[in-house]
Parts: sequence; C-alpha cells; structure tokens
Amino acid sequence: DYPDRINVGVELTDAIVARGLGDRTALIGNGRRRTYKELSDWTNRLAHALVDDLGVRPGNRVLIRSANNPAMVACWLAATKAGAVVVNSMPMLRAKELGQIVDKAEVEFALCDTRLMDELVTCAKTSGYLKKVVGFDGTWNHDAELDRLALNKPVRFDAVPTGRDDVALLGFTSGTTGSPKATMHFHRDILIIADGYAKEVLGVTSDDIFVGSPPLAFTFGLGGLAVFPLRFGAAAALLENASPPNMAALIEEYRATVSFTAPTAYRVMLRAMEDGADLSSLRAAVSAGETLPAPVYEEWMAKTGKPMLDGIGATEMLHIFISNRFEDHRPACTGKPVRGYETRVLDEDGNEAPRGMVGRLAVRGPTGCRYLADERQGDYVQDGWNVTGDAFSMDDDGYLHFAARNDDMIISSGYNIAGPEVEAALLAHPAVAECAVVGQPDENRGAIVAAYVVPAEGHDPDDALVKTLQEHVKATIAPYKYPRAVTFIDALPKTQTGKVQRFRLKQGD
Ligand code: 3SK
Repeated sequence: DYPDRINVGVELTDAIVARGLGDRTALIGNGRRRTYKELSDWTNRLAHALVDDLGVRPGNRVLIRSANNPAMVACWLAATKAGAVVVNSMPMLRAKELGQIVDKAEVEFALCDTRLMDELVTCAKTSGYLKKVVGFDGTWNHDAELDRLALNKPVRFDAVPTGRDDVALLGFTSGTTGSPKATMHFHRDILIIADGYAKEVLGVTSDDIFVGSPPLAFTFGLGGLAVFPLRFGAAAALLENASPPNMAALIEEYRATVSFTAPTAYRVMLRAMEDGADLSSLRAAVSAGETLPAPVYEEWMAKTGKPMLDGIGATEMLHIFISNRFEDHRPACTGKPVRGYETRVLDEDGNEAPRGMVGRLAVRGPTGCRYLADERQGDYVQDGWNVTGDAFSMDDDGYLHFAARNDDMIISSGYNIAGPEVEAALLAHPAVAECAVVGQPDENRGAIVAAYVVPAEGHDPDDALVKTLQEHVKATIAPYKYPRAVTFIDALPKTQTGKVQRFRLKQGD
C-alpha cells in the first residue's frame, strides 16, 4: 500500500529525518559516522549537482562504480532522488565487462570512486552511450569533482515524484555461468523487501547496527547493508575491508547487531570465536548466497545459543523470499516463504511435485523478475510464477529444503545426486576447509561425483586423505553418493558475489 508517487531515495533519508530520527547514526565508514540529517543534506546537494551541473534527467541510467562505502550509498540515494535508474556495478569489473553493462543498460552517466577510474575511462572511450564519467571521493572527504560540484548546493532538493511502479534500479546478474542479464526493480519493490523480509523476519529497529560482506552492487548487499537499515532509522557500517576473514573483528569493533554474509564467513567467525572473538552483540546472523551446511548452523547454535537465519533470494526477486525465523528454524532447511510470497516445487512436466520430491522451485509474490530486453524472460516467468534455477523439496510441514542448483544435480548410474549434499558431508570433516562437488562425465556411469577440496590447515593433501574423505562420506550419507574423484586445490573459483563457479570446475579451468 504505497502512494502512487513515491521516491525511495526520499523514503530512506528525508522521511527518516521527518520521523524525528535526524540525529541518529545512518552510516558508519571511513572512520566516521554520519547522521540521517547529514545524509539527507548531502544526498540533496549531490542530487542538485547531478541535475543542475551534469544534466541528469528522470529515467536516465546512472552507473555507480565503487567498493562498499558511505559515499557510494550517498550517490545511489542522490541519483534515485533525481529520478534516475541506478545501475550499481562491482568494483572489480574490467573495461570489457563494464562495457557489456553500459551497452545493455544504455548507461549515460557514470559516478565512480576516483580510485577505480581507469577501467571505466577505458570503457567510456569505446562506448556509444556514456556521455559523462564523474569521480566522487570514496573516502568521503569530498575531494573529487562530484563532491566539489555538490559542496555549495542547497540542502533542500525537490526530489522527482517518481511513480511507485517506475524503475529505480537495474540489478545485473550473470548467475554462475556468465552472460549478464539486467533485472528491473521499481521504487515500491525496494520498500517491499524492507517492509516484508526485514520487518517480518528480522524485526529491524532503529537500535540495530548492520555489518556485512556482500557488495552493494549485488542486491543481497544493497538490501542487507543499505535498504534495511535506512528504512528503519538503523545504522549501516559500510566497510571496504568487510571480507569474510575480517567479519568477526568488525562485528566486535562496531558492536553489530545484524550480520549479512555467506556461510564461508560464518565458518571463519566460528574459528575466531575459538580464539576469543566476542560476537555477543549479534542478535541476527543472516546467511544467504550459498546454501548453509548443517554443521555450520549447528555449531553456531551451540556456540551462540541463537539460530543462524538461512534464506534464499535471487537478483530477479530482488531479495530473500524464503527464510528461517528466530522462532522457527531447522538445520539443512531454508524455511518457509516470507510473508506475501508463495512457493511451489515443480516436477519435470511443470506440475506440482509430491511432497518430499526434488523439483524446480517456483515462487510468486510482491516482487518478481522483469528482465530488461531479454528473451530469457519467458524461461524465468511462466504462468505468473518465477521459475528459479534451484532444485528444492517441500516436506510434509511445508518447509523447503535446498537440494541443488538445477545445474548442480548429478545423475550417476541412474541415481540423482545433489552436489551440495555431498559437499555438506565433506565439510563436516575437519580436514576440509572448503569444497565443491560437480558431475564429471564418465563412460560407464554417465557421470561421477567429483569433489574439489581445499584442505584445512595442517592436513596433507595426499592419497590417504582421499581415502579418508571417501570413507567419511560413505559413512555420513548414502554410500553411492561418495566422490569417486577427489582433487585438492588451493582455492575454489568464485564469482565476485562469493558464489562458487562450479561450471569452471566442470570445464577443468
Ligand atoms: O540467495 C541469493 O543468492 C540472493 C540473491 C539476491 C538477493 C538476495 C539473495 C539472498
């Protein structure tokens, strides 16, 4: 129930000031804290610079290139206030990848942390769309072209009265296989994920302090580290060094109450707790992006007495649509749909699969997939249902259990084997730091289960360990699922959002 005219940039800043929360901390980063009043004033000044000096007009696509920091959030909010459609891009992208995004989204303006200019300048040289690339100071000392333009502008800005169904954001996804797609999200969608998941599942209040590792350019990060805190007058710590190995120290330092990250980071945090890290400030630990192995959930529960909230989302759906709850959570279970969403598990013919059977997960609800000019739209949205790339089963009580991404199901000698189940079994062994399981073509069996294992410190990657791991899997799950091939590697190939690129392992990259 949002008004016809609503601008999410205003809702996350000026509207919070209007609620009397202007003096509360909004953003933490670069060694400073900014209040909602400061954020509101600065985003209004920036919006003036975008409109008055650069000529940004409603509907123009504006790309933002930055690591996670408060200045990036300020640029996002300012461009949104100006009625632009924002495209947040990963800081690691090279000119070629930036070019694909710029062309697909027909980006006319780019706002770039001055430390990341080179690749964007290279991209701009050959782009037929980009009219202007302007630098902002990612350290938020206001020492770059955009900051200088904004400095003397008025602190009041008449934000564009965008429609609730106007596109505000283009979220890019390449999945785990390449070939980028742009997903369009309306102003109302951005509010829905906060008023739905963040309110219903997390119960966010203005006392919360959020810390996390996902990039803001990934909608998991944008929601968890900007939209959710700002919607409720809470604080977001936006830290460029919030990588999995640093998360425990940052939670301790900022006394964070909510963390957003992937299971790998929680595994590292569990080890840090053994070395004395104090994570007692955390009231909510959200895990998503990769499936949460039961041993990590169980150890977390044992050490903190609180559940880790596993959830699944998709860039197409904007954010998390199935989740565990504080009062209702289970190991190896993704939980139940978030309020407003419905789910179904489909069999091979597209009919609802019987309970307990693994099939394709379909979802519908207040957000959904709208690809920009992409023929894959019809594959994703069928009869009003968003048919995801994930294989799930639903148990008799309506809880959803992740089996695999559809491409991670291995059919070996007629058996359907979910790679992640074998991964979970391997991860329960102390010699395994990380692993990924894929199907490897095999003349006799069609495919065999092949495991790529990063050994934990102090464990030699030798034949004896291969045998030990194989026996361990046979003793943990049905023996036919054991990995017939085990390869030790130093690190798993991952996307910039931390998802394991199993297709690269399959290709033998
Ligand atoms: O589960 C995910 O990968 C995801 C994707 C987009 C937004 C949120 C999430 C959790």
